[in-house]
Parts: sequence; structure tokens; C-alpha cells
Amino acid sequence: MRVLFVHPGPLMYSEVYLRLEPLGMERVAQAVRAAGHEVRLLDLQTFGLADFARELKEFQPRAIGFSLNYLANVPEVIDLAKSVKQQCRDSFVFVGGHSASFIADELLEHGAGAIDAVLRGEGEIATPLLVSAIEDGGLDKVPGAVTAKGRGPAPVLLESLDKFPPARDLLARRRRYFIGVLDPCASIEFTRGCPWDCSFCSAWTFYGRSYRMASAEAAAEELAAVAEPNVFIVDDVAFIHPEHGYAIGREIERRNIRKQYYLETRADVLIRNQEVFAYWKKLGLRYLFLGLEAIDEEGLKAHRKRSSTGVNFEALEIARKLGIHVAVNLIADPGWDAARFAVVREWALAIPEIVHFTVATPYPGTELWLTESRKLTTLDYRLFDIQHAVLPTQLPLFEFYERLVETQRVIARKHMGAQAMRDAAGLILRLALKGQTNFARSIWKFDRVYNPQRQFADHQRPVAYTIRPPRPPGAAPRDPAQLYVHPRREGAKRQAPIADLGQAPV
Ligand code: B12
Ligand code: SF4
Repeated sequence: MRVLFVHPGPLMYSEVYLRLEPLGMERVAQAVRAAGHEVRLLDLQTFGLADFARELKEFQPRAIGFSLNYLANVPEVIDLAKSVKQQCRDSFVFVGGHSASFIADELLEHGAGAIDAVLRGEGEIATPLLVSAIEDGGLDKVPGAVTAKGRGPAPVLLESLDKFPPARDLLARRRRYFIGVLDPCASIEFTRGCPWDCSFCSAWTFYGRSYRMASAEAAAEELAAVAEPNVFIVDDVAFIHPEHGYAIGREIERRNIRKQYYLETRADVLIRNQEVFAYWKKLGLRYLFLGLEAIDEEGLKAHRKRSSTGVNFEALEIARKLGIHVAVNLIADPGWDAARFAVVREWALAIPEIVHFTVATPYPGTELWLTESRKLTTLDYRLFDIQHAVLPTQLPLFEFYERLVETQRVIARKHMGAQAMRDAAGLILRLALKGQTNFARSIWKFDRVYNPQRQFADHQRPVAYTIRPPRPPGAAPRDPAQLYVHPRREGAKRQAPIADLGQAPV
């Protein structure tokens, strides 16, 4: 069967800082290809709607699967599904991915017949079954499938991450993927899942608190086949198990792979396992992203980060000593006033690291979605991108954005001193000589993308599809099991013991 997978267009953050390959969609595509189907991929982050229309006409797919990891892409995907159904009545349209998994019924409702199924959970095992069921029947038996007729059995986890390496060969325009100066940049997954349970995050609820690791050989083999010189490691928390990081590293050395890496981890993991990060620095680790989230104990506790300000500072010190560039994230609360912004700005200016801000946003699938007592001020999916305020702001909304953008700009300027600009100019030139202009473009775009007028105006747009709000906190069921997409396997043996997780709750 001919199957076309489509990833929606970029969101605000991706317009400036980065654009990365849709790794999940590539893995699902590989699983469907391995089952004998003819598969094509289209990423609307790098292609336009005219390309999509052409693909539909030329390829005539029998099934079209949309990847929907980000809530803010919901309206776009629903409209695309509707237009597909108008053009190719006989096509089977389905949707999968992180966010889709938490709002399956809602999507079917908005789709009004244009979406035939939503596949909840990981796609590698279930999607080939779904594709077969389109012709052979039995949709109701596909794990994770939700259709107008009801729900199939619970989603199933992929036992081994070594299976179905991403179908990178099917994705065109790969040189458009980059993160900052790592241009071009591919992505890779060494582990899946997270053993922590932060209240604002849905990584743990999606995977049912499971945690799996790719074998070192398979990870290195995949890396060796990656053409790009730079690699984004997509793991939620890199190197929780130092021995896994060492094992992959040794395989990389054995194959003499030379690349530059970007990864994300936690402050406590960096402290505990600093030797493995030092080892990876030698292998090419260049950038590290730390989700600090708050600069005070109260804030850390509210996010259930199970960390402390002392730990955060220690981690920054270690990263500095290792000579790895660090970017940290802080969560800006809509309740912040001018004084709070000033305190945070001062803090951010006092440290040498790059500081990013995201706006506190309750998402379906997070605990915060059920417990946040403040009422949502908008039900527009497009604003749920952690760059907009969807909870009541203490400052007038426009002023909130003014303060936020001003803070981001002041911090960005800190890194734009004369020497930094000279370095950037040299790098831009070197990249341009290789035909890479993503990084250069991102610098010019900052003011256009991040500006209070634009962010404020985003709230005034007509809303075609509204998010189904959570029930009031008192009425919401508190059974944590209801949060999970993949059911939590009580007592199930982990692939490897999570050694010495400190304060982590598992
Ligand atoms: C890497 C990553 C990114 C990368 C982008 C990767 C990409 N191009 O897709 C970058 C850094 C760009 C990014 C940015 C953002 N991200 Co992000 N990101 C992740 C992260 C850590 C891993 C994603 C990943 O690659 N996983 C590995 C692959 C294999 O898994 P997967 O993509 O989920 O795919 C599986 C299933 O979802 C499913 N599937 C996927 N596609 C399809 C399609 C079909 C048809 C089917 C059937 C199944 C299916 O099967 C796949 C294999 O099992 C997740 C957290 C997480 N653990 O998932 C957050 C996460 C998805 N991101 C999140 C957010 C909020 C963002 C931002 C909005 C943040 C911001 N600062 O603005 C931006 C916006 C991105 C954009 N589209 O422009 C949230 C999503 C929240 C939400 N509900 O919308 C998450 C869950 C993090 C969190 N802690 O809450 N992100
Ligand atoms: S440690 Fe990171 S990925 Fe894990 S639950 Fe917390 S925020 Fe999510």
C-alpha cells in the first residue's frame, strides 16, 4: 500500500533557534516500510503546501498519516486532514504522535469525519497493524487505535529501540535541519522515556514511566550512517546511566566517528555523572541544555523538579569547568510582575550561560492540566506552545509580553558583544561557503519572531478549533493511571536498573 507521512509546519521557537528532523515519524515510516509498504515522507517545516498537493496528486497515497507531537499544530493538522479528504475521498487519514495521543477523541470530533483514526502511543508496532487493517479490517483490534466506533486495546511499547532505525533516506532537504551553529544537524535517540515525574511535563505520562535504552552497537551503527557532521541527541535526560554513555562512546571510538553533539540533561545527573560528560566532551559534545526551570526553591518545588538551587549552581560550575557551552531554561510564570522579571533578568545577566524562557503552560497529559487552579484565558490550541500565556497574567497581557521579550533580548545581547559578533561573522562565512545559511538567517529573524506586538496579536486571531478544557480541579479524577498513554507496567522489570537515582521517585 502507498502510505504518505506528513509532519506539520514550524512553531515559533523553530522559526529562530532550530529546526530538527521529525525523528518519530521517520521511525514509524521505517516500521511501515519494513512491513512491505511503499512509503514517502513530507516535512512541512521545510516544504510548502504546493509540495503537499503535488505529492498527493503524484503519489496517490491510499493512507496518509499526520505526525502531531505539538499541541499548537492541532488546527493545522485538522485543516490538512479536511483538505485531503476533499481531494482524495478514498484515502484513509490517521494521526499519531505525542499530543495526539492525549486528545484522541477531541481530534476525531474536530475532524468531523476527515480523520479516520488516531493512533495513541508509540507508532512502530501499531502503525503497520493499522495500515494492514485498512484493507483487511480489524481496526478495532489495533493497539492504541481510536476511531469513531471506539477504542482498540491499550497501546504497546516497542521492546527494543534497536529495531526500526529512522528512515532518514526518505526525507529530502535534510540540510535545512540545524540547531544554532550546529548547521546542518541530524537527530538520534539513545534512550526513550524518563523516570522523573515533573508536574508540567508529559514525557513520563506518555511512556507510562518506562525507560529503555538502545544497545551501544546499534546506536553507534546508526550514528555511523548519519551523513551530517552535527547531531542532536533527543533523549529527555541524557546519560542517566553513565555506563550506557561510556558503552556508546567506546563504539563511537572504535568506528572513528567524529561529530559534534548537542544534548539535554538534568542538573543532578550532570553532577552525579560528570565523568561521562567529560568523556563525551572529548568525543565532540559541544552544547548542553539544562532545564533548570526556576531560580528559587519555591519554584523548583512547584514544578516538582526534585532538585535545588544549590544543585543547579553546582551543575553550571561543572559544565563551565568541562568547557561545554550551556543553555539553561527557566519557566516564566504568567503571574510574574515587573519586579520579578527584573530579578530574573539580573540573575540571567550575572551568569555566562545562554538563558531561554518558556511560559508556564498546562498541557493535556500533564499533572498540571488537572491541578492548575487558574482558569485558562484562551482555548486556542495555537497558543499552547509555551511561548504564549494561556493563564491569567498579573501584568496586562501586552505588558507581560513586553517584559518577556525585553528580558529575552537583553539576555541575547549579552552574547552579542564585539568578540562574539566577530566569531559569529567568521562562522557564518565558513558555513555560507558550504552552502549552509540556517544559522545566519536565525540571527536576523529574532526581532521579527519575538516581538510583543506579534505575540499579543496572536491572541486576537479568530479561533476555528477550541481545546477541551480540563474539568475544574475539584471534579478531576485524581487517579494517576488516567494520565498515562502507555499503561504503567507495575512491577515490570526494567531493561537495566536505574542505579542511584538520588531523589528520583522510582
Ligand atoms: C526532540 C524534541 C524536540 C525537538 C524537535 C523534534 C522534532 N522535529 O520533532 C525540538 C528541540 C525542535 C523541540 C521543540 C519544541 N518542543 Co519538543 N520535544 C522533543 C522531545 C524531547 C523528544 C521528541 C522525539 O524526537 N522523541 C523521539 C521520537 C522517536 O519519538 P516521537 O517523536 O514522540 O515519536 C513517536 C510517537 O510520538 C509516535 N509518532 C510520532 N509521529 C507519528 C506519526 C504517526 C502517523 C503515528 C501513527 C505515530 C507517530 O511514534 C513515534 C515512535 O514511537 C519531546 C519529549 C518526548 N519525550 O517526546 C519534546 C516535546 C514533544 N516538545 C515539547 C514542546 C513543548 C516543544 C516546543 C513547543 C518548546 C518550545 N520551546 O517552544 C518546541 C516546538 C517544536 C516545533 N514543532 O516547532 C513538548 C510537547 C508538549 C505538547 N503537548 O505540545 C514535549 C512532549 C516535551 C515536554 N516535556 O513536554 N522539541
Ligand atoms: S526530568 Fe525532564 S523529561 Fe523528565 S519529567 Fe522532568 S521535565 Fe520531563
